[in-house]
Amino acid sequence: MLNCGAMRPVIRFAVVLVVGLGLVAAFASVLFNKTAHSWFERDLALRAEIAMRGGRQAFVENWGSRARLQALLTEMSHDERILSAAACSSDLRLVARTESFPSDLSCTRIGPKVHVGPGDRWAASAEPTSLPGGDAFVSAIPVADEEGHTLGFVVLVHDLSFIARREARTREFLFLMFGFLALAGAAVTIIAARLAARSWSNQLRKMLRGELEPQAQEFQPILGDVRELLEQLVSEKESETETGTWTADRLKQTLNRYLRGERIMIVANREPYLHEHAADGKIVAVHPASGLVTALEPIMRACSGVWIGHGSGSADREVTDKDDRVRVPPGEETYVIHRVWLSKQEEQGYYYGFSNEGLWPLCHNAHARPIFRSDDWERYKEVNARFVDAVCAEVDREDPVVLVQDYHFALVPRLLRERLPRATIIMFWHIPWPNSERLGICPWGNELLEGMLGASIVGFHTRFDCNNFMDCVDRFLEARIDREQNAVIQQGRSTLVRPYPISVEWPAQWLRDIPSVADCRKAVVEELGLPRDALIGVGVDRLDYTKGVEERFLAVERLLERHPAYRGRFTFVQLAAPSRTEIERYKDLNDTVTRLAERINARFGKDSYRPIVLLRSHHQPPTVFKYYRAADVCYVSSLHDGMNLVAKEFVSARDDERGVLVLSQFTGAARELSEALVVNPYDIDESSAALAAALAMTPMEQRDRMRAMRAFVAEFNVYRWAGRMLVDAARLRKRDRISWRLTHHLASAAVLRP
Ligand code: ADQ
Repeated sequence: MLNCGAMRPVIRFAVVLVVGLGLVAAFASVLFNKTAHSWFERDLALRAEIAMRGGRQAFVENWGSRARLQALLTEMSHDERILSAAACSSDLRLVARTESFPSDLSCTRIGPKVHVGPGDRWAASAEPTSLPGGDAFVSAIPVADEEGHTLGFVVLVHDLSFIARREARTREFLFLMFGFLALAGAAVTIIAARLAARSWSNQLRKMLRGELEPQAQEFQPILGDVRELLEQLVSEKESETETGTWTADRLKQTLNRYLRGERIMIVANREPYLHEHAADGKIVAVHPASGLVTALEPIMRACSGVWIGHGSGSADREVTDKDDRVRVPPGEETYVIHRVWLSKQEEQGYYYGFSNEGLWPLCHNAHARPIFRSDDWERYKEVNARFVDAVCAEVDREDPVVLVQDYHFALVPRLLRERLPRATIIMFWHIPWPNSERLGICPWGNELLEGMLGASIVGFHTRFDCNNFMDCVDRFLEARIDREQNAVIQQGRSTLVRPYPISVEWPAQWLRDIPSVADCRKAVVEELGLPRDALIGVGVDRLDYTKGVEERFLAVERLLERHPAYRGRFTFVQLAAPSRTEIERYKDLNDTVTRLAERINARFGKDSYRPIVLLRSHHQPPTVFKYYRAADVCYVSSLHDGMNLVAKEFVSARDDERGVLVLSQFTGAARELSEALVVNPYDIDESSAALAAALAMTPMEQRDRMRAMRAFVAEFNVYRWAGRMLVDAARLRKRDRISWRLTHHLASAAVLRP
């Protein structure tokens, strides 16, 4: 069935046909009237002659008698088409006339037009005239005797009104006929168009089903577009109905299906491999234990893409080529790192300054005052532009897929959009997004929002962050907010704002060669010189004021205060990786945490027992996992955290289904891991009570809680995070491509058409 849109041209054609045929009918009617009129006049003249032929003898014989002539004329005018008659003498005098003969018709007026043609004694003249009763036609027929002497002529006034009646009827008939023809023509056109469209769509359908080989050239573009749309719908359906665990392989297959092996660019401050000078003088590739790197590396391996990062390893420059590129991972070389070199000044302003002294405290409710310096902002803008240059140096197409990571690059999406308008850009913000009151603190808040809105999708960990972002846009920018689609529309371009809660790989690669839980515990007990029955708590963090390490230690202190039985038995091991040590606030934190641990150890320590063990260094992942497995309780006490991967890593490490997670309510993870003991880390009493409950929890309850959390993390793992985000991007991209192609086709069609 054709829809209204498809029928519109056909209907337009039918209307033109009807109007055209109407005009033709009008023209034909005028032409026909003219011709018919002259035919009728000739006909009348002929009839007058014939009538006179019959009566000629009587006229000749009675020419001298006025009364008889009048009688003859009256008899003639009994013919319904003869209105009146008169007889004129050859010297143009009126001899006789019927009563109704018009007075303005005189013999002298008609006479000069009567003549006798050579060899034709009955030549006549005729003239149309207008009478009060309507149109009339006057004919004059000469009357001559046997010898050919002209006696005079008879004038007949014919009634022409019947011609007008006939003409009107003819006109009606003509209009009716053309009207019928027009309607029939329009109907035939519509039926023909419908049949043609049906056969066209049948052909197209068959081609799409593969039952028919496409031959016609005109089918090629539409066939391509329709197939693409169909494939998209099918894959969308499949991905929606697909269940089961996401794995690196599934992510790879999904990316191949959706992005067909296209290279993906990642823009992240940190690189996935740093090249460092080892003690023996050799250069080694170090894989940093970062949540972001873990999450994104599988994408790179699957797509052979390019990772654009800040070259920060001591030997980075030595291994890169002249284009600042190096292939990784060592031994596999499946993707490329493009290193961007930053001067000390740039690193200071962009990374330590604007990103970490400005944006980081702005986005975290951890009571650190953000510091905004205009010099830092200038460096931030410059470095963002330099990363954009690096992306543009790597792209090999007009519409690459670019994943921009984190708060270091808020301006990159807009700058990229200006240079690559058709790119699919995903901006993922790994930390919380502030509410509009807080964003107002930043002198360049609007620029940050504008910068991020250059992306096709802006992603956060939680719906709460998405809402905060939308509220800020609503408050500070001229943009339309589509709450239903969760999108921001500016100048006709839309940016989706979506929650993509990040997670960890499942199963964790570090578990592959790791000793059993019992052996891990034994190893930790030995390393730290703990009693065999020791109860172990663990915390794993970068040393950052948002992680609530001080509050954590205070909770341990309160536990020991309230539960003296744990003194000498409970040890809390804090793995603390020094972080951003160039910044004063971080140096202070380092000192405070050290002093606090010392104070608590002094208060409750005895002999070799120290309640808090502070291992201040960056540990390799197998070591971190060993501690997760050895622990009875893991305490994540962040004051504010986008997600917190430590909580999920702890769950992934516990394949023995033991151990208790005590988790701050201010982490993104707390929204997902509801079987943890969720606490307010500022409430030291509550937190210490949760630690006590964790240490006293029965193995059965531990198992139930851990099993539920493991099922969740297994399902919602990092491959799913990356997969969902990229599948969304691929869908947007396909839609954009098709709409671009259609606009492009239409534009070129408009150019061709004059
Ligand atoms: P981070 O603030 O770094 O991440 P988190 O999510 O906990 O916080 O990730 C830390 C990672 O570093 C974990 O993989 C952990 O194992 C590792 N790590 C921590 N301390 C370590 C140590 N001492 N030695 C070795 N490894 C250590 C930011 C946001 C988070 C968000 C992540 C990912 O602040 O909210 O969850 O990005 O998006």
